[in-house]
Amino acid sequence: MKTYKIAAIPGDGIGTEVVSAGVEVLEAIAKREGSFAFKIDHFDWGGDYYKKHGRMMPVDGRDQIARHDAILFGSAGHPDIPDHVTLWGLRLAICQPFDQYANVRPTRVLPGITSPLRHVNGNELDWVIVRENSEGEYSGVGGRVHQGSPIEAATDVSMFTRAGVERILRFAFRLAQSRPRKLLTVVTKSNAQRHAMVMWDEIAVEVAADFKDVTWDKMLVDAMTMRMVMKPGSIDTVVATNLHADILSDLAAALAGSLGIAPTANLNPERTYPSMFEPIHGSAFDIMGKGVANPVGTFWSAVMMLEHLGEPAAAGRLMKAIERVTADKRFHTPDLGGTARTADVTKAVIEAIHGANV
Ligand code: NAD
Ligand code: K
Ligand code: MN
Repeated sequence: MKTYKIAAIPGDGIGTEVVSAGVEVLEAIAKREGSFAFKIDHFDWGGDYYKKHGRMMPVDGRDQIARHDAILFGSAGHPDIPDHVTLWGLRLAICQPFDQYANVRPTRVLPGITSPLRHVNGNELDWVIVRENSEGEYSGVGGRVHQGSPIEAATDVSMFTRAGVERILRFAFRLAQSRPRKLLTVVTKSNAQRHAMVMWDEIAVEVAADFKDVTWDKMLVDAMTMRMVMKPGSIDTVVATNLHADILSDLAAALAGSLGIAPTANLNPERTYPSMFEPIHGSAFDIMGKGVANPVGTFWSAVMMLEHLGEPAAAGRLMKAIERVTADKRFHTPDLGGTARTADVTKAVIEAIHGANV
């Protein structure tokens, strides 16, 4: 029997709660399918590890997970440690060296969940946002001088390469081409950022020539936020920079009902390195340790992991089980206006997986 080696990295806060729920669900779907198994290795990297060792993960951490088939991630973010230390020390320390340059973020209003937008249903809000995940505003280039003095200055340089922009645009056009409506919106801020963003727009025109069947347009990021709220049905596939897409996808998640349901895949499309799957949310300090985090974003990320591993039947079954559970308001966590707990939702999804007609 095929056995997939998965690295589970819960990190901190509700990351630990949703990843343990996600592992339970992965074990359940493998058992239900019967044609493959998971070997799940757990890594206790994150804030507590940092407090003991002065770093978020071991020096050879990446070597320890480089040969796994996929990574299931929770969140990097600890109340006692500055956010930039946890983010750069764990999540970006995995994403960037593993060249997971395509961050794919589907958004859809799941059955039983209400969008804060009036009159919106799943058919009108069915998007995939592609986030450039390796450079741009998150290049890590910059510096700070004369700290604390009146002449203090600081920079974060947004570095874009032709190769980096071209590969993410090509990925987004290909993804748009695979979707029924074949629409792509290329989001930039090329009126104000007149170097890199103009280069994006130019490369988009070049790449588009290879995808004649994709209908595409371009949009400034500020106008895009308005379009997402006012004309959600006009959007299908979206591609944007690391920072812009990060912001747009939290908005997208909220418009689909909650940040807690939104999934993401950090893909290394060439499969030289493992890809990483995680909910888009963070550690949620306000609710951590209470057992009420919504695990749906992690379960949906597990669906994306199964698709990536080449198990479409299992992916389809798990997605159906998730939708059956969201359709039932008894299994809505507080972020969706309900009273269910993480464990209730997890149990319901596992029961749905084993149900006769899922
Ligand atoms: P957050 O996503 O942790 O929380 C934002 C809000 O959404 C909070 O009110 C939270 O309670 C709610 N929320 C998020 N996920 C939820 C879920 N599954 N169920 C119910 N409610 C949920 O964002 P933040 O507060 O800006 O960040 C907190 C920490 O997490 C910071 O350290 C930040 O850097 C980190 N973070 C990490 C990642 C990551 O590792 N990928 C992503 C975002 C934030
Ligand atoms: K996360
Ligand atoms: Mn984010």
